[in-house]
Amino acid sequence: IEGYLKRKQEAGCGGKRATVRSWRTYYAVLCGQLLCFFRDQQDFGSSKAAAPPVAILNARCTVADDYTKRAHVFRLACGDGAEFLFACGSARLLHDWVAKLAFH
Ligand code: I3P
Repeated sequence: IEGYLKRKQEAGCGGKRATVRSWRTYYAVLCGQLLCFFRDQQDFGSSKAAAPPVAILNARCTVADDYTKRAHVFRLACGDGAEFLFACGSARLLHDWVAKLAFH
């Protein structure tokens, strides 16, 4: 699965509150057990990452019902304590991403 997602980092490794907390748009691509981030589809084509990849092995992915500032948001809680919110463009995309990330 791949596509544009807005991402906000809530916590870093060890659950430490993230210092950079703004929403950023990435072209996200699930490559095996890694969620990879590119500026756009063209950068994905030339393997030019825009942010470090996130390991989804041992991660928990759930719909973020508690986050009400944006629609269609899911949460990814990683094995190392890092946590991200991702906003999708539609309910259908939210469902697709959560299905892929939760049951990889
Ligand atoms: C952050 C930005 C985020 C906001 C976050 C701010 O500021 O406004 O959108 O999260 O709030 O810290 P900046 O762009 O200056 O980094 P929300 O959209 O979820 O409110 P937070 O620190 O309460 O998470």
